[in-house]
Amino acid sequence: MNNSGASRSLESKMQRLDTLITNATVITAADRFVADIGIRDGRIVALGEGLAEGAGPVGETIDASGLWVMPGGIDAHCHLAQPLGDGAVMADDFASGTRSAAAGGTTTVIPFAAQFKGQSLRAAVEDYHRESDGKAMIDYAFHMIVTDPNQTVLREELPALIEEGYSSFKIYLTYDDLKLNDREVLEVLALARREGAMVMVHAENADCIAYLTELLEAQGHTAPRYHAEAHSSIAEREATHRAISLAELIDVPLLIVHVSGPQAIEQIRWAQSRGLRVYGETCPQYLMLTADDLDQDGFEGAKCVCSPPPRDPAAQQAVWEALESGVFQVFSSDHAPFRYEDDKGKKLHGEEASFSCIPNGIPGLETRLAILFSEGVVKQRIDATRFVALTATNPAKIYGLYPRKGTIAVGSDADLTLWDPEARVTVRNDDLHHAVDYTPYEGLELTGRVVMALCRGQVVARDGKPCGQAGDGQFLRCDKPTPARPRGQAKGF
Ligand code: DUC
Ligand code: ZN
Ligand code: ZN
Repeated sequence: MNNSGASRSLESKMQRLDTLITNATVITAADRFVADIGIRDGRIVALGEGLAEGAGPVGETIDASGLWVMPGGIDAHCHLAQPLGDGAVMADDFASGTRSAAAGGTTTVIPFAAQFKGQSLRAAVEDYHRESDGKAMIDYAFHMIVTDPNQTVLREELPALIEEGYSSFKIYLTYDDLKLNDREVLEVLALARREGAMVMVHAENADCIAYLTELLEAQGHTAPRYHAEAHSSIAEREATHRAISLAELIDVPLLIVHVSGPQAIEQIRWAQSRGLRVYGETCPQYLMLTADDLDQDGFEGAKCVCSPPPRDPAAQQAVWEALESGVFQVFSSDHAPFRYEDDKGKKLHGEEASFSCIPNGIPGLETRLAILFSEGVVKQRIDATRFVALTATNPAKIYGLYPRKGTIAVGSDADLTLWDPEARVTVRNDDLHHAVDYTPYEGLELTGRVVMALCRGQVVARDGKPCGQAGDGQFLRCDKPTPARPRGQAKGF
């Protein structure tokens, strides 16, 4: 190197760091090591020992001694301000939802731009941008929900949108206003294969649920607890198997969302053992709740009505084993925020209404990471590297955000969570920052706490309180995900 080269290199080494995090126990999906982290212009620019010496001027220094530093959480399945056709209104918009997410250590969310049947998919995405613009405190991307795969959607809108950075979409096998028939599923899977998109599937058999619902209601069994009976695990297993079979026919990867128990898990494990690219996601409610939580005094059980429903202790155990063994790649909240005391929320049709009329979903954006950390890492069911894989690295890879998001590496966005692994916390809805009037986890005692979260180098939460600015979150265009590539074994597609 000549002299001017050497001095340029020295100058760049001396460039000001905006933030230096020292003495961090860094944990990624692969490694655990002690290092300092240098941040400039929102990105990680240095990782190493003793960065303070020779780093030149530093804006802020954060001493992370005794703390674990992990990638900011990515909640790849949550619902914010999603328009619904039945009069229900989600409690959280992009302001309150991302404020709550940040407080819990999540620095990227991926909610859904949902198409109504008969609506242009492009219009649904544009509407969702208008809804989100200027509100988010942390970064966000969009999945789409495809309910009407007509020729315009398949030939024009979806290919263009996937190219523009909306590279994943969810389809439903249940709900009359959302579901696709098998032929439509095949058409969208073939499209995903051609265009390189990731397909997420809500796998429950609609006719099984409708049949059981009618039977229960005819017997006067309308209380919230009957929701769990109507949404049988057999209906979930059948739809999971069918989705996998349709994807195998087309030779395209797919991801089964919100898996509740052993029956669906067996189908996913079976597919994976045959070499199919089938991915699985589960959520805190399937670890922490059971169907008994829907069986409470009066209408209280409505607070835990979600689909698929939580099952039983054996199912919880199966979900833990699948997290540990790698059947699941993604751990999301499925935050679907409806207020309890609200005639646009859980009481949309009043307290006497049948379980089948209760808006589906429970809140969980802010508690997702703390629950998996405490119940999983602290109780030694999973190790910390798998925690990172499930909550940040794998979702970033599966949805085309890696390596910008989901890891701690030079060049990646400085999205970081600083954890006190020994702090004790009791979950109280009064301490959460969503707009929902309850948490299903009230009183739960947890070990481990996010003491600071940074999104692109900006502190967005301290000691469980959000401190970022609404509007600072950026919209993220997603690449076509590598895990969405087919194995190349289908004939004639
Ligand atoms: N599916 C979801 O993904 N979220 C809430 C309700 C549902 O059925
Ligand atoms: Zn769903
Ligand atoms: Zn959902």
